[in-house]
Amino acid sequence: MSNRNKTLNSQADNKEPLSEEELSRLEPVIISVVGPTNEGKTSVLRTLTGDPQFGEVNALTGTTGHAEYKKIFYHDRVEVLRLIDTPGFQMSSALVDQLCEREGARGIEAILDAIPESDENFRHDLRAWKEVRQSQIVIYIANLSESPTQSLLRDTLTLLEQVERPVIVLFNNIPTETDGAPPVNDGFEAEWTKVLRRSRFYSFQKFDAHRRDFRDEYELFERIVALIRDPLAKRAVRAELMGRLRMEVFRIERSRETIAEFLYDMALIRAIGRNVPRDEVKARRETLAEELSRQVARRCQQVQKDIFDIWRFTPEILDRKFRPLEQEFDERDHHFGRRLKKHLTRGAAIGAGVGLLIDVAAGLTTAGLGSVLGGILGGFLGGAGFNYKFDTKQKKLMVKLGKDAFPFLLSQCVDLVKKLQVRGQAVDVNIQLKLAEDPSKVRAPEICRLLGKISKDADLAEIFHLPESMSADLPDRQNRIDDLCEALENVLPPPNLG
Ligand SMILES: Nc1nc2c(ncn2[C@@H]2O[C@H](COP(=O)(O)OP(=O)(O)OP(=O)(O)O)[C@@H](O)[C@H]2O)c(=O)[nH]1
Ligand SMILES: [Mg+2]
Repeated sequence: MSNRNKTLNSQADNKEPLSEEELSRLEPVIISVVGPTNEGKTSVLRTLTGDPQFGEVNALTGTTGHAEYKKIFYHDRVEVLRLIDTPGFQMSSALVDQLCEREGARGIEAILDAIPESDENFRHDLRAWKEVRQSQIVIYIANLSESPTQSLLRDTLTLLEQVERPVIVLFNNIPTETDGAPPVNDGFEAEWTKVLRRSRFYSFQKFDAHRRDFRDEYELFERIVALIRDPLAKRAVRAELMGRLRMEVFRIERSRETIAEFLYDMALIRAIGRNVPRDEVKARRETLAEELSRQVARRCQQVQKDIFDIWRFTPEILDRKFRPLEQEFDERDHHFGRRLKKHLTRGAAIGAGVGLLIDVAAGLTTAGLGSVLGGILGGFLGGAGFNYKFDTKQKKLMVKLGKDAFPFLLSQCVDLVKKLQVRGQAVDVNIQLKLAEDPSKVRAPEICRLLGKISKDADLAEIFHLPESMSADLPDRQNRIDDLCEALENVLPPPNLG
């Protein structure tokens, strides 16, 4: 384990757990999440709680009609935090008008009490204010893509000033790149900051429901912890924060291990034909490559599924183009065939040293398997080719992945992890994930060197023993995987909490 990880883990572990007696006294901290309608309150809660099913999200105003709770438990047992989603404010300006008319006589709380619950116009607002008044901390969701000039926004802040609760403002809806183009603007952070300060709100930060950033989640929890007065609740919420940190570190480590195991298998994978007459080499290598393609495709599919599981998403969110083989190989999948052919022209060759060592005339070339490979693997393997080798003495034909495949597969895995890591649970499944088309995005010569060596050692090993499938392990499998994991730390580092 690296020093950085050791620090993170010890940071996460060094707090005393709560005793049974303390747990029996623990009262949950109640936090209401509020804001004008349609600014993303429910979305923020989905991402914050990691629950894509929470509440209802919709581009229409007034989607959340009733308060909804999300409880967070200490060690899955005792409620430590209750996050409350509220209906969006719509009538703040009318309430401010009333406040101005009756200035001095009655504050906002009295005005709210005076409105009958049956008043249809105020139905949503009253439900939200009720939760605000019952909570210890208020989280206000601000839409950073909108200028804070609307009276609804300003009047809502005026009202919140009157309710004596600490308020944390979260900037949601941060403008992002769309299809590679820079955002239309940087958002209205400066304007919002000015408006917030004027209303004497000084605790604000970004927290985007669609683009998750663990550092923002960490910062938010630190703010919450700082606002809790009860020492017991403070410790319990801090434990929740540390649990989240541990989970994030764990997910990154599991991703590295999963990728390392996958790459190890890819370095070993090969299909072998015996007693192949020389004049059948061409035909057989096509058959063997197809066989190998299926194994590779299955393994690609598995690693993708595993990565999705680690980050708690399902592969449906992946753009069709990048999904691994779902059924059988389909020749009509022209897109990859085209991309693949482009790459095949610069296919890699197996190291000549091996051929010399085993003293055979080895035919060394990249097989022209564009249509097979392209169709079968989907975009995940994209531009990689196969190598084949024919041992004339033993009449043994071997097909394995070309070295080109390693940087490509590595890039696709790392890209997938990085994209899932920052995808908020609030993003609609219809907004699909696209992997990088350019396989050279991740430059990791050390990993490619290790894989090249594993692949080459497997060639040497087969002088004595022929690995029949990818389940054939080299004796020091775990050491090799550990080396790969360590090299992967550079491309998938632990969270940097600054
Ligand atoms: N691009 C982008 N859209 C977002 C973000 N957060 C929310 N949205 C969208 O904004 C719309 C409203 O989101 P909701 O979470 O339903 O908003 P709300 O504040 O709970 O709305 P009400 O319950 O109606 O008051 C939906 O279409 C969301 O997909 C974000 O961070 N980025
Ligand atoms: Mg809502």
